[in-house]
Formats: sequence, C-alpha cells, structure tokens
Amino acid sequence: MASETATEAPSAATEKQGSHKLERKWTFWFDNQSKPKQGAAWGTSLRKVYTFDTVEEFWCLYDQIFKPSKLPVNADFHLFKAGIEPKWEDPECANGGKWAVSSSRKPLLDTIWLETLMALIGEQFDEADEICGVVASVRQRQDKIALWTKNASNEAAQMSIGRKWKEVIDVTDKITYSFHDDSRRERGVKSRYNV
Ligand code: MGP
Repeated sequence: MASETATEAPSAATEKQGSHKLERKWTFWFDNQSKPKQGAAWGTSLRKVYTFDTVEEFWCLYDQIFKPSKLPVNADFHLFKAGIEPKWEDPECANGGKWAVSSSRKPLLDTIWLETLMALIGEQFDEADEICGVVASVRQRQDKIALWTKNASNEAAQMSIGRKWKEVIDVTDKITYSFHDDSRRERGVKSRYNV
C-alpha cells in the first residue's frame, strides 16, 4: 500500500534512521543548590547532563527529566548551545546579559520553558547567533526563566530578541534585560532595557 510518507523523497532534515536533525547541538545542564556545601564556590554543583542534536532526543529528555515543576527550591535547569557553559565566566557569555520573566505558578513555568526550548531548537529567533541559552530557576519567592544573550551592549539585537521572546511565550507584561557585568558587581541589579 502506497502511503504519502513512503513516496516522499528523503528530506535533508531526515536521517536514515528516521530521526530529525536540529540545526545545531544543544546541551541540557542541571544545578542543584538546594543543599549547598558550606563555603562552596558558585558553580560547584553545576552539571552538564546531555548533549543532543535530534528532535527525538529532545522530546525524550524533556519528557523524562527537564520539566522545571519537578525541581526543588534553589535548583536550575539550563539549555545552552553546545560549547557554551551557563556561566558569566564563559567567553561567549562574559559580555552578555539576560531577559528575565518570573512566574509564581508552576504550570506557567513549565509552559514558558517548553515554548522557549522549542523556539530555540527550532531556530525561531532572527538573532539566533546572539543567543547563548535559557535558564529555569526555582526560588523560594518566585520562579524565573532567563534567556541569556551574548552582546549586552547591542541594544538593537537584544530588543529584537526580547520582542520575539514575548511573542513566543505569550507574555504581555513588561520584561527586563540586565547585564551580567552589573550582576557580577552587585545583587538585585537594575535592568538596562525593557520591552
Ligand atoms: P542567580 O542564581 O542567578 O539568582 O544568582 P537568584 O538566586 O535568583 O538571586 P538574585 O536575587 O541574585 O537574582 C545568585 C548568585 O549566584 C549571584 O548573586 C552570584 O553570587 C552567583 N552566580 C550566579 N550566576 C549565574 C553566576 C555565574 O555565572 N558565575 C558566578 N561566578 N556566580 C554566579
């Protein structure tokens, strides 16, 4: 019996085994600071979990593990481009900053996270090269999702990313952008851009 798929020529995006290649490789990270060791420096509990480059691997990882509502307080999930570490110290992040959205509702946190992941791996941002990755943080007061970008001083690029991100996650409230440089100097820094 001839089916539509059986007669289709294999597309460039389809591998022989039937898995669908992404434009680039991505890495999931996990940081559990819920029981911090006395005096341990920031980053000692940060772990690289899995690097993938197919749609199928992504769904498997997302379904099994990477739902922020499963995280304890003071833990983070990250999805970053392979080769970039989710730290201010990484050379690609050092001059960057982040757009941030907070949520006090777990289902909303999961939804914003998933919509953002799909937009990243699906290369939906015009300024995709400017993006480092995304972090979901569960905190006592409020959960947060932050989209990290590379060149904080490039206001036009950041504004374009901020506008697109709001569309992707369907948020109408104002969102703010802060520079890592400012965060490095003091906690609870002011925002530099908003959209
Ligand atoms: P945080 O986890 O990004 O924010 O950083 P949190 O916990 O929501 O608190 P907020 O009120 O500052 O927003 C918390 C603290 O962890 C920072 O103030 C830094 O001391 C440290 N820290 C966080 N990050 C992402 C880094 C990093 O990339 N490098 C280093 N050296 N320290 C970091």
